[in-house]
Amino acid sequence: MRIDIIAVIPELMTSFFNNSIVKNARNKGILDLNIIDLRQFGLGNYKQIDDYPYGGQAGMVLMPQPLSECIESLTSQRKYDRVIYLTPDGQTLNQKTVNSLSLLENILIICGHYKGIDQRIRDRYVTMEISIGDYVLSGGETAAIVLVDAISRIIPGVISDETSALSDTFQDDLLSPPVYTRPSEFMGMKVPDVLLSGHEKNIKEWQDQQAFEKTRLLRPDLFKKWQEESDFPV
Ligand code: 6GU
Repeated sequence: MRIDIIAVIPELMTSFFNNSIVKNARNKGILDLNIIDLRQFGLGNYKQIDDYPYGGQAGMVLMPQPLSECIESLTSQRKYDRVIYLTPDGQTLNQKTVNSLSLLENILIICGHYKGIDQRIRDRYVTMEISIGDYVLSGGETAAIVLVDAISRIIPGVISDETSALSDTFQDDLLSPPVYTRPSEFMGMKVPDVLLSGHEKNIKEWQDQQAFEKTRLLRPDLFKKWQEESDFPV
């Protein structure tokens, strides 16, 4: 899978992408990730990429020309399955969207900055708009980190454990069960016996039950959705 990201401040992302599951995916040759610095396409001696908004609100807007040239230099080299603009007014990201994106060949991600990008770029090039939640970030770079991290961890072959998030249907829409590691007793608190039993079937049942109960209590909204979609007898 190839992911290209157009950004105003690429350095914000490089550390994360060089020290995470994303790095594993890249090292294994499963993910080809490229960050393009929009400034390269800036106008004039100062490599200008933003300007004041018409209508006079506060803040700056990314100009259409540098973005257009940047996008066209990329689309002339390959076809993208999605051109994604990261913006608070996009559709809220969820696991289902992440799963479907992880199956694509080529994705182009545009990180906005300041007040956003000129609307004409959205009208002309963007095919999908994604928000990572109902709050406002200063730029799209942090959102791109979130999106690429979520996609990378489910590309088949990235995590060593072959039962990826994608194949574990029961857990898919539920919260994870509690986890423990050594020692088996800490400050008087014991790890549940079943986890020490070595009995795989019982362990799985316990974990499913915990995931189920935890979701019902903490995220009734998710639980309801899961019940509707899984026709699990309750
Ligand atoms: Cl994708 N971008 C920005 N700037 N803010 C956000 C967001 C994205 N998602 C939630 N808030």
